[in-house]
Amino acid sequence: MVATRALDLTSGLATLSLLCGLFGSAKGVSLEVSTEGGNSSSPLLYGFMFEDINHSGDGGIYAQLLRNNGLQGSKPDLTAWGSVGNSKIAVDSDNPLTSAITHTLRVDVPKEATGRVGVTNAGYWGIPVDGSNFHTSFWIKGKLDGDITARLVGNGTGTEYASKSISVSSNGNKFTVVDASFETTKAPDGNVYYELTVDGKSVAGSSLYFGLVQLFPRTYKDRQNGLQPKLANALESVKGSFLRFPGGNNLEGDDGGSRWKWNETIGPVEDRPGRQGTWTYPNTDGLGLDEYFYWCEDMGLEPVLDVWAGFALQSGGNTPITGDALKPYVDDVLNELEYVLGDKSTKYGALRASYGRDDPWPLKMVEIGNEDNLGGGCQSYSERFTAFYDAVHKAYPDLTLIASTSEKSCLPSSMPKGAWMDYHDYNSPDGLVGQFNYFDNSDRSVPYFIGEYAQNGVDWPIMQGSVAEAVFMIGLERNSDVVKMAAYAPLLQLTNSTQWKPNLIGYTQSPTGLVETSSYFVQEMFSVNRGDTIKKVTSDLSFGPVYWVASSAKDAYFVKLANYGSKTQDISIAISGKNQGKLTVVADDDAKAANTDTETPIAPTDSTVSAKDGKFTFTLPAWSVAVLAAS
Ligand SMILES: *[C@@H]1O[C@H](CO)[C@@H](O)[C@H](O)[C@H]1NC(C)=O
Ligand SMILES: *[C@@H]1O[C@H](CO)[C@@H](O)[C@H](O)[C@H]1NC(C)=O
Ligand SMILES: *[C@@H]1O[C@H](CO)[C@@H](O)[C@H](O)[C@H]1NC(C)=O
Ligand SMILES: *[C@@H]1O[C@H](CO)[C@@H](O)[C@H](O)[C@H]1NC(C)=O
Ligand SMILES: CC(=O)N[C@H]1CO[C@H](CO)[C@@H](O)[C@@H]1O
Repeated sequence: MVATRALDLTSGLATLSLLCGLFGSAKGVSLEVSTEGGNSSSPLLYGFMFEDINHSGDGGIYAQLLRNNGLQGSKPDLTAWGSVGNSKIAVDSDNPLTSAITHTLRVDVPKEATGRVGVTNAGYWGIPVDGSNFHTSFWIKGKLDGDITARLVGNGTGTEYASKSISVSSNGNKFTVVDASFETTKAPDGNVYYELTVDGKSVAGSSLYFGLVQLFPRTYKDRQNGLQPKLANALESVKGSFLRFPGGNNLEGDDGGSRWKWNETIGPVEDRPGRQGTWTYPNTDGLGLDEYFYWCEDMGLEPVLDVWAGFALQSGGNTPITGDALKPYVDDVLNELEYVLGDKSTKYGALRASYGRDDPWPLKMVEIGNEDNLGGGCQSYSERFTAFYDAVHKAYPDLTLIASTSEKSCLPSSMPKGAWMDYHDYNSPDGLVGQFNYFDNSDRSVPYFIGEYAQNGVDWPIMQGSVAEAVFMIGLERNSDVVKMAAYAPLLQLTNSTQWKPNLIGYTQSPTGLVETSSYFVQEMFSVNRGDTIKKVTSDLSFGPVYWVASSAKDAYFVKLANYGSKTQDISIAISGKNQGKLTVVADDDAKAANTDTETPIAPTDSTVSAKDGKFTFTLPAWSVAVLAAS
């Protein structure tokens, strides 16, 4: 969170346009886009920020579908698990799978057992069965010679969406790995559970132990241990330029011990202990360091890796780590960077190669900490930033290093050359509009990353807030010589378990359960229509309630507009030599309208527009965002 800065309404023209807004606009807004000169615009401007919040990772974009599948977290329990037949289930700590997966699921089968016995898993508030080829795997200990049946079953209906009989030969001495692929039938909703059963008689009076049970649909780009296609495809359509990960607060941990530790998120999943995440639930870390880089590679995103900078979130009495005590954490980051960037001759580069990735990852940007201006981090940040900066810059002089705040009082008195600053803004719609000119005439010497921003105070993005975000983004784009990157946050939300609202995209476990919010459409429209040069725009009016920015890329011109008001606005745009265009508009007369899990009234529309007498003319609806792409 950051304090809202006051709207700078110094110009009389701004007041005039406000009055026009009040009394209706007879005259309209006429814009002339210069085809000469202009400032260069960052090629990375729009992208994504990701952390596991609201089950956006486990239960979300990480495609593994069973909840509590490795009995991880600070207090392993039977969450999501159930028993079948007259067997009894328990969390077992005497039969660990590995030194990382220390708990397994014990199934006690009574002597008199008949029929099927086994376990069920309810998934993350259900399981999305999309009709693709699924894959399941688990470890089993206990004597069994026979078939285990894996099924996907409608919860309440009993409808079977998949059934696979897997032949197993296991014993009581050690864990045996089992895996199988099988066809599924697409389910109409997400109310589906997973089941593993055996013939009760064949195992009567014994105990079976199950370790790390996994279930995957066909993943995005068929990547092993990969992403959920429904969500990955929605992100791919935005054509973002970068991905910031793994947090956010979830990087920091509630205390130093529970911070995100890169070295515990790599290698075989059975060697990843997982951790109690910052957002109340256990993280499996199946979506680990390498998986983030594969995500970037598969979606064409520049990775922005956030590293822990000696500061945890611990409520009340935060004690940042400073002085000599920082050294091991600085070394840990250098090891992490060697894992990412080192070739196979280095210790950690060789480790990465042993996990299947020979080539170093193309990492160019590293952020040092997260929101160190907040919660008692400010005073020590200058020292902490400098310690990490100096060590990392010395080892990797080509990396762009980003401070986690732009508050001068938390930063070194002069920022090292080439370093950037991160600025976050969660705000009311009016507050975001008030930030429109925040970067106008700001010091150009230290570039900005807008690592997180969004409207706040609502359950789902509302149209007024999405227009306000567009106004804020127009301000960013106008200043995209110094504002290099910007990301809406948070990105994804499982509607059944949400901690922070609103989010860009909502989803349920129905195969078709995807909510593209009004803010999602704004992100998409702004990202796919990008120029490399910001053009001067001349108008007889000042900004508000209509805001605009124009850019060009070779012969194409893009004019982005936002109407932050309840009246329609007549627009006229002249771009010398341009007569044909596509106009994309997203709007709703109702400022409070929102796409939610129950209704989706808002969707962008495209139309073809032609210039008459050298001018494109059209009417912007109330509360609207529009992009004119002219060629
Ligand atoms: C069926 O859904 C209910 C409600 O979400 C859940 O409590 C129950 O565990 C599910 N059943 C199975 C077998 O997972
Ligand atoms: C999850 O939420 C959706 C609505 O967002 C609802 O239809 C569904 O029944 C919920 N599922 C569970 C298991 O609570
Ligand atoms: C990961 O590194 C930390 C030091 O930052 C260390 O305490 C921990 O034991 C390491 N974990 C593994 C699995 O090597
Ligand atoms: C280019 O940047 C300068 C410095 O911030 C600014 O004064 C000028 O208005 C910008 N020009 C355009 C076309 O945005
Ligand atoms: C507000 C809210 O829904 N919070 C939920 C976030 O997720 C955790 C863990 O799944 C739940 O316990 C919270 O209730």
